[in-house]
Amino acid sequence: HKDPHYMSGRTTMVHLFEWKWDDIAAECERFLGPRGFGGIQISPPNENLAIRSRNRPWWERYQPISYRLVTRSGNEQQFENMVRRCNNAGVRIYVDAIINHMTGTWGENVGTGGSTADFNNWYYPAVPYGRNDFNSPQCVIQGNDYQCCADRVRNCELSGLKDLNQGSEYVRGKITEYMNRLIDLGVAGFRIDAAKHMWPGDLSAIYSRLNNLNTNHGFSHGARPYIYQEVIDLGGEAVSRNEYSSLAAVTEFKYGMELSRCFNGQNQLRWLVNFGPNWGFLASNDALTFVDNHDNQRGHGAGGNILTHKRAKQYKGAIAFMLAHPYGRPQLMSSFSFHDTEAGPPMDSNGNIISPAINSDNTCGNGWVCEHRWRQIYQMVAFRNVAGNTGINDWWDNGSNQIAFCRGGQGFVAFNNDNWDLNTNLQTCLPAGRYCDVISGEKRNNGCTGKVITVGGDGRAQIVLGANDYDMALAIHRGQDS
Ligand code: LM2
Ligand code: CA
Repeated sequence: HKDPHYMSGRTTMVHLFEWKWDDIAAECERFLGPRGFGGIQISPPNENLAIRSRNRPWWERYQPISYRLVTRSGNEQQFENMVRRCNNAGVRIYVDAIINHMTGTWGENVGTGGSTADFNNWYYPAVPYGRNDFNSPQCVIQGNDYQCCADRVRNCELSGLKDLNQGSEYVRGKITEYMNRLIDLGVAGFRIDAAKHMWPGDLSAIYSRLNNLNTNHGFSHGARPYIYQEVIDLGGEAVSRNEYSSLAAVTEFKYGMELSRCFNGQNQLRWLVNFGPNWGFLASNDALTFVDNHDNQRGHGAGGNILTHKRAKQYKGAIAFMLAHPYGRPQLMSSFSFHDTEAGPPMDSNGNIISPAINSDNTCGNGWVCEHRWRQIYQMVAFRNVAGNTGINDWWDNGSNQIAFCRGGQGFVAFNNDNWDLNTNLQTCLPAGRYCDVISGEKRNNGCTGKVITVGGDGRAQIVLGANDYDMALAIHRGQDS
């Protein structure tokens, strides 16, 4: 469950948070496929409680009311069409699977597909689930449970959401039926939401019953779904991410926290020389890596002070480092803009999601940030694809916040987070030539719209990154010379 089954030469997935299926299908064909993205994490596709009393917050999608494929992102036909078109474009789909709990506690009880529930009786007729399918006696997770009591973290309710008993044969059957239907429709894997709140043994039993990926969608015979389990583990809790890493991959929340500290100026870039397991992270293959996610970019979840699109220069620096560096399997966040941390995606007065507009410079409009369409970010996805399996060599730093390194003979990257200029002759490990920096510009009609770096026969080049430059990184790679 640790292989994402990307098409060959692809390395990176993006979370298209709250996007509609039709828009994702179009994005696969017009942008993600051609630009070499490996896959997409989609928002939960199963029916959720529509929370009108809070003006349809983003988090209503974490309140399942059934496993019918009907949400504000689209219906089952649209879902099926999206998966087929994205796979045809070489882009895999990963489903955010909410299997720890069902919705509960609200004054309204109608789902996005019209299903209803009777919360007081734990009754979800559209599955159906009843009282026996939930943990008993009912309890709610308290703050200090995370330190003391793994059993309460697993068997009590996460913020009042009705807690399913994954130890039950019937519940396992309903969950695997839902996940196998998605596999048969062509998805490549799953994010397991709230994995910390489920027993590893129960998850293992569920994973073992999942179908192989659908060969009609280009997967090889016997391919197992990629699974990355969401376990927030910054250390010191009763539940450790190590309990899950033998089963499948795990979200490495320490990664984005530490990288944010570096690019925030709270830690020096030079320490990144041994970034990876030496920092207490999971093994590279086990780790789903990211700077921010849909929770911590808005103060939900855990691990405050994460860099986001709102601090664009530092954020692009951190993302460029993540994509240039070989550790982990990176995931990009693609957001809608927000001030209110509870607000849902751009929507009309009926609560229908408004599609992103696509501007002529590749960026998005209509309230969508589309970090994945920022040149500094999508061109670093291409850098990572070119760097492939190479390691880091020729690390250089100035003893504080100016660093540079090569990826074999495939690519070279430099960063300046000091408040003085970087202007140094450095080894790039690239063949002699004139290279177009993929951060400040792009190759266009045999020219380059950004900085041109001249690499000599000895592989060295003069690297300039002004403290006041628009971006703090510079990156060149094979295929970008003229
Ligand atoms: C996750 N990972 O483990 C998701 O990444 C996270 O976004 C989900 O929380 C959470 N687990 C449950 O799937 C979000 C949001 C919560 C929200 C829940 C459910 O961060 O604030 O809780 O979704 O919608 C909301 C209310 C909360 C209320 C709860 C239950 O904010 O006050 O608690 O619903 O009705 C009484
Ligand atoms: Ca649970």
